Amino acid sequence: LLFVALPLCAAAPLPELVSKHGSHALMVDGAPYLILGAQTNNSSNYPDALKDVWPSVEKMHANTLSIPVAWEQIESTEGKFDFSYVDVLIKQARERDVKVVLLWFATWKNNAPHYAPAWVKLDNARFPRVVKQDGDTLNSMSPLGKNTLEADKKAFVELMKHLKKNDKDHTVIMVQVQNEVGTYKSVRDFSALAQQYFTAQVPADLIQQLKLKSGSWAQVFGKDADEFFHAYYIAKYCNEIAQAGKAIKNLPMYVNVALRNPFNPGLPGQYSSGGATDNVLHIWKVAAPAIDLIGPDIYFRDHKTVSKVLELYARDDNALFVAEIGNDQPYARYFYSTLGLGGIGFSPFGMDDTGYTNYPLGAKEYNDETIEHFAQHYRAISPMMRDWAKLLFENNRWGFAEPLDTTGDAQKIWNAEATPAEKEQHAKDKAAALTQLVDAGLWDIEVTYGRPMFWIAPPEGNNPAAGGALVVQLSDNEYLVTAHKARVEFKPSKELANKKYMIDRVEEGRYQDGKWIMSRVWNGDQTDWGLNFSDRPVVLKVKMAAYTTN
Ligand code: N0T
Repeated sequence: LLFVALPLCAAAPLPELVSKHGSHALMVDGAPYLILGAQTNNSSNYPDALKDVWPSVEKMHANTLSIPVAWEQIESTEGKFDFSYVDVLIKQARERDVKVVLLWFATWKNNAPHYAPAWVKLDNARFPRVVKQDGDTLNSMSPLGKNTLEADKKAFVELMKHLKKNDKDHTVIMVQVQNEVGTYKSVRDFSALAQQYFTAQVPADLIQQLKLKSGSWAQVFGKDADEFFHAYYIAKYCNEIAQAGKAIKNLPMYVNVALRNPFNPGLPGQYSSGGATDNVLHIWKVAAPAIDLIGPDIYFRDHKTVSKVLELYARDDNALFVAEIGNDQPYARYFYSTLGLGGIGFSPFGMDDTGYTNYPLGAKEYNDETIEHFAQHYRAISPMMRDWAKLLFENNRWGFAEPLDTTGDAQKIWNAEATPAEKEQHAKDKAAALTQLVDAGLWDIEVTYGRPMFWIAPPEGNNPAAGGALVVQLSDNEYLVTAHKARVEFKPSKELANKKYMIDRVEEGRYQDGKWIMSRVWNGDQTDWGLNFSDRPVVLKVKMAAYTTN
């Protein structure tokens, strides 16, 4: 007998965020991956609670679970670590073939140290809090507390060591550092220590990378100085933790953001000051190079505000990951907008049956119907998720979500919404408002909502607004399309202005192992009035053609 020495199994490649020409992909097991995510409620991070989590993940067709791990639960006594919950979580996730995004709830959880151990949060002398301008102390940690940073970092490093040793096949694919960092009720820390830093020169990395003239914070940044200062030191703090963790196990790491309203932001402190809101992304990018991406937590329901937020966080230097989004029906359609902007994932919040709902941010009731609003879209993508992930990374793509909101007044929390003038315009010409047109190369894509499948009746919109579409360009005349409750039409773009045109061929099918497999050809009624998508998951490969007649 001849024995050949073979490695028992090659080491699984580490998950990694890669960027190419302003496009981004999360590589998992060596290939682009889309997070069809679900995030649990805040207190589901215990072995006994997991039984109320997995059924939701399964019903939703989610491939990734975002779930907290709290500093207080791994280091309730200083220096003594307990990872029993993490072990149970990883084992159960692996059994179900679900990946995990671990949320490190530590120094900041929505501005406060609630998830820090008692030995931290009760010792203000050792672990100082933010002091307001009037001298009052807030329950938000100062980012300048060196002891706090060292203690948090030490615990985080232990966590990463544990993952390195006990999660060799990388069930945990990404780590969120803190949760919605920043401070409510003060723009920054005004403690004596903070005043020293604030009156000192702005650090060289900011000056150099933002190409500014050096000076004190007030000299360099004027009226923005307080907020930029707080953002810089919180970003630095998160960066040090991420960097120390990555030195142990180099997983992608990100922060999530309690957003400010992009149209009506209010003042820092009214929103979480120092967090990576849209106005301080440039500060964060300089101060936190170890943070791979900055992800928005979306609790606006309306199309105008959500579209703006997605645009603000989908940048050449920032992969779009919707780290949280409300779990109510109106939010679900933005899954398509997210993927159309090359997003690496989407993770609705509160997806477990532990008896809590965060209405009016999310759904009023949590039941199978709540889950189904998201499941229907995940089902369309998940059978060929790897193919979509690769195509969305490498090719031109466009996402659409139904533009006219049908949300009632009770759910309007802080939405910017259409202005009165815009609303009047929409009412006057509803069909135009429900028609989205983009130039997609030789062809334009037109998407409309709420029309009968047969004939040219104008769009009325769905009630409630629910439609969406996703298109990837395969070649000059070929597109891959999926949509939900929408009509998609391809029309000649200006390049083809003088040509006759037609649909060459429309195939319904799927990718399997990277190969397209056709199940039937759409023709006749199925193509005469545009491509009409219902609530069934359908993928079409559309080939258009232009011809001349002389
Ligand atoms: C989110 C979630 C969770 C009046 C809220 C959103 C999650 C955190 N925070 O359920 O707590 O851990 O990241 C803050 C949005 C505040 C809007 C207040 C409007």
